[in-house]
Amino acid sequence: MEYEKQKVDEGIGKRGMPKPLHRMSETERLERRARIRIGSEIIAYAEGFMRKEGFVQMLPVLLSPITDPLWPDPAAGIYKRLEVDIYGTTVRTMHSMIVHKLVGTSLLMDRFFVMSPNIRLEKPERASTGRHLFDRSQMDFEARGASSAEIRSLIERMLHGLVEHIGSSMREEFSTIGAEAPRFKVPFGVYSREELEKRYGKDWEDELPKHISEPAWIIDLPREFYDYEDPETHRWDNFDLYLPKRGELVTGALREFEYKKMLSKMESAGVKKELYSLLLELAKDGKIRHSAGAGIGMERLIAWITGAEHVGDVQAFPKVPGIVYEL
Ligand code: ASN
Repeated sequence: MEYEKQKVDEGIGKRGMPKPLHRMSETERLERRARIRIGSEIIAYAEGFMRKEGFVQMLPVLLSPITDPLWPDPAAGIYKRLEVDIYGTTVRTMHSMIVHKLVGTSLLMDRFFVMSPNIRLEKPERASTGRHLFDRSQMDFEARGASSAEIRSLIERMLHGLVEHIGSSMREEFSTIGAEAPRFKVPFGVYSREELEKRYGKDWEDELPKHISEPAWIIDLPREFYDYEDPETHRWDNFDLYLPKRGELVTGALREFEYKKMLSKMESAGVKKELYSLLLELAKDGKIRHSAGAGIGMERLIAWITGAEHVGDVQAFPKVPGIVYEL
């Protein structure tokens, strides 16, 4: 499906839509500046934390023949996949570096992370959710031999340390935006998707954020082939972290590493297995190692901590679905 060009004026005229820098008032610019300064400190803290935990930072990949299918995932809302031919080969913009993470932790580095830009062309209807962008970054990381519980605990420790650090070191910026860093206790509560479906029905993803006052883990979410599914119980060893009022911040899992399971999940989901032949070959040769990891949406993290209405309000150059800004 193609969409008509939406004028920037119409898009940003709507309530709550992030404005480009050159159309902001002086006060609005000061607020954007304060959010971006806090964001810079958040990024530095998160990177420092990961290094102390033994993760090596690697630079991102932007184009590759292999990217995340983002399918099947009930939360996905991609309207178009960007592909371009270079040197006679089709490459795609990165939806996420998940396949690179599986191969990287298997063949190169036990633990690593990437501040990874992801281009996901979300449907324009998602402009007003306040949570979606078509050009955004996640802190994407993977650890060989880790469990889901270890990854969840690592994220809890990071977020806990982060809000303490930011709250005390960025007082001036918080006063400019008239906000305070969120407070919460760790460990976070854990809910199973099954339990939430019973309580809130199939729209639990929209309902849950209205009913929690602290971040909460959701486990056992049927989705892409790379998350681990128990062959007997059919439970998925994966998780999301949901924020009060805002929804998903983190996605992660223990990974599949067995050839047969990956292949049969791709087939039943209708994912083109030719696109993943390298991963499948490595798995067939027993070269994909057991790992677990996650991705933290950086704009969502900064927006939550700075109390921004829209995730585009923490970007210097907003990338709201459906609107192509001049910069
Ligand atoms: N980064 C996510 C993960 O590690 C995958 C994604 O972004 N789709 O599970």
